[in-house]
Amino acid sequence: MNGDNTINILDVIKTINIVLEKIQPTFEESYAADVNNDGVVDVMDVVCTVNIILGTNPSD
Ligand SMILES: [Ca+2]
Repeated sequence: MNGDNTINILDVIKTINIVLEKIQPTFEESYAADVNNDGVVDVMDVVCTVNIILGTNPSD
């Protein structure tokens, strides 16, 4: 998400900053941050990113 092709805590922080409008994401960043592909970057994307890092599949 942050360009290093891995998802880690930095991506969580970046997504939170986008959600809180602390940073203005580029098109690529907002696309990458929309982890659940519902068209908006919100807290659910933060949750999804954390789940990916933890290896948790919410549908299990
Ligand atoms: Ca989303």
